[in-house]
Amino acid sequence: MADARIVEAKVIVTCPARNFVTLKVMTADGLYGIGDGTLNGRELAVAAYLRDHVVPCLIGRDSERIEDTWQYLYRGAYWRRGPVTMASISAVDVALWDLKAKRAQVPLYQLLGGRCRESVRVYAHANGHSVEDLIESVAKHIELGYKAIRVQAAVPGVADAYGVPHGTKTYEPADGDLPREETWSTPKYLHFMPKLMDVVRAKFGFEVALLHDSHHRLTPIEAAALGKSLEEYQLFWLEDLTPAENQDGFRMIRQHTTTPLAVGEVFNSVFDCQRLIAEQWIDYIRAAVTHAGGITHLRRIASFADLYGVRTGCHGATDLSPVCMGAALHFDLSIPNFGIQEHMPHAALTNEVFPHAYSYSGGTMVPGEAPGHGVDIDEALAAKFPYKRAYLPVCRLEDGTLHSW
Ligand code: EZ4
Ligand code: CO
Repeated sequence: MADARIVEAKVIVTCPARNFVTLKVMTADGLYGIGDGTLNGRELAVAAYLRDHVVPCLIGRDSERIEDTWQYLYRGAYWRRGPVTMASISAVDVALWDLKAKRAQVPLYQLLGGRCRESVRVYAHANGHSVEDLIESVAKHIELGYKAIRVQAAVPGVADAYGVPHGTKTYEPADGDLPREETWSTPKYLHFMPKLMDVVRAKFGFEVALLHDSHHRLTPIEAAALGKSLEEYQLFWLEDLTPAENQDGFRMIRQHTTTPLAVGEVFNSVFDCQRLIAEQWIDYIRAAVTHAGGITHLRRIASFADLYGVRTGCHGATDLSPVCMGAALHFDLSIPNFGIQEHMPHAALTNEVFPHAYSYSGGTMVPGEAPGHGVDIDEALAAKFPYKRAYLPVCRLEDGTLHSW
């Protein structure tokens, strides 16, 4: 019998193009598993939580007992939930799933019940400083084979729309040593959006699935108005219309529009979306492996959502490491109510530090057949890129009022 006891766990913080927090868990029989605990802009809080409060509890534990370890860390902390705690639990959980699948010498999706589909449909990000730029970006992504595309464009008269890069760099919002200040106007945005979608549909027709992210900037009635004004463009979804601490806000949005709604990239527990799902106020739940307590808890969220016809649309921005992407693809492949997976490709350097078995082709991704989740970390290379503080922007209205970014 292999000795699956945990003998060591290492927290690796590295910045190959952007910051990542990775947990590597080693067992007595010489296997290891990898988990992602990256929390954009608050990375070192997770690293400290893991190093100081979690790793000591792991040593000597049976790595095969995934559910028991999850309960131990969740209930055992006494202080439940919250992004730092849940990202830390996720890092452990995904490392243990990776270990268990490696020990069984099967790709992780086999332990999760096997494949429910051949591949995972993904959506890409198109953006532009102008409508013309955006059209070009959509065309480029269609050429790359994407069948679903998120569109974000600069809003006339607004200094900083969400989702549009500053200058000519690839979009990466956590770009300030201190938070950059952005300026926003909701009325200008609401006026512009139908015009934008009109141009995009006129140019590309209705075959391509279109998505859009409002990034928590609207009130419920503004969100309702946006959903209504975009109905004729038949979007795949509108994302994060309002800040969702107030789940009941979605009741009003839902009463006014049939545009499908997605929410939840910042959620870390099923309790963040319990009413949203049970009241059928949303269509897609965007909780991610890294931020919602790992595969163990995300499976619980997805099973609950399935009861109400809500499908998944996992967050997959670049701040979720390749480890999260690998784990997410196994998860996506294995659940009945999968909807879509976000795909914002990582920088070449990030991919070098995290060699992986997953791949993209023709608008879909597969996790690959390597044992475990199929993502590794090159520790020697990672060590060459030390942590570099990088914060997300803050957002102000034109009169200076601090708003949700
Ligand atoms: O702003 O991941 O849908 N994707 C998003 C992301 C988030 C970042 C925050 O860390 O909204 O781009
Ligand atoms: Co989003």
